[in-house]
Amino acid sequence: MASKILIIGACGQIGTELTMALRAKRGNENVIACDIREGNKELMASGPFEIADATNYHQIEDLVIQYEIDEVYLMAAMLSATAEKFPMKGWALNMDSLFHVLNLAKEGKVNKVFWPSSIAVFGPTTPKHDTPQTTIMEPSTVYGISKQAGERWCEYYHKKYGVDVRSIRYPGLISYKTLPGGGTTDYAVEIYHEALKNGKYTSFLKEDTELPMMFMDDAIRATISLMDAPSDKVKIRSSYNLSALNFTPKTLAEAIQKHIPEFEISYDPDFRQAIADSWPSSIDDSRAREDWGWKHEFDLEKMTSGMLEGIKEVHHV
Ligand code: VAH
Repeated sequence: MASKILIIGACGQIGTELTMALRAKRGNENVIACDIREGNKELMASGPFEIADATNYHQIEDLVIQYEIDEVYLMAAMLSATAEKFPMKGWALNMDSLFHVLNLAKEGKVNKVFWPSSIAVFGPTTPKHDTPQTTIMEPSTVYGISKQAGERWCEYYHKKYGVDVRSIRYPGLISYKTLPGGGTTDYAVEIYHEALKNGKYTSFLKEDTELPMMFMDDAIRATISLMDAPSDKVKIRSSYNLSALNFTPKTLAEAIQKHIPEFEISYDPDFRQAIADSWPSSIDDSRAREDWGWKHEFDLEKMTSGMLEGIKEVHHV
């Protein structure tokens, strides 16, 4: 019988596309989507949906029992910029939701867990270029601290209780189907929409701020590939470094100008500059490539044409 999947936070930037990809792969009725609010029309029309609060253990347990869930993808989180405004709410959401799912797995009610970490686990003392899988991690943001702590707990639950939990340190993710919410890398999504709508964009990060990034199609494929990998191939149970691209607002603007020559960018850094400055510029993801065969497919040009075409199609710009 097909595995039953629960996606918590199914209406977020990653959750929305992950839900549609898993429904296409596993069958709509086998993928239950839940979130604190309803999602877009396509998601709501494509399969089972429940309103649930990721920080409420009993609501999540009820769904796991009601739908006889085998696998949980916990995609609900408060991202870096918002968590700096609401530290205790960010910590509570990111940690309580993780403990609920890890404990359901520890009790045998769930067989496999996916939990998203982030390159935000690295901090200002981490080697900035080709950041290794194992290195100094002194995150200076609430979001990064919660992701670092979460990684430690994932590895603890695997080693101590045999929980099959798997995780990826996502870079900044870029998609056209859903807008991001409250991240420091959101400029790399907003810029495409503004380029098409207004022909100009003011970046909240400085022109030379290089960050690791990835097109959402690559991130979704990596997530499913990691979850489908045989357990003995998943040798890292904290979280895998994952990488595809790294670019600055300046080089991104130049890639857009190849399609929209009149596009203009200006810069007005805000509080998110300090967050970005604490993160790596590029990531070494050789362990993911060795252990479970990861490789990215989208370079900057392919992503840019995909984003511009996708925004025109979905948002009728
Ligand atoms: C953020 N998009 O900006 C997220 C991500 C690496 C950045 O974790 O907070």
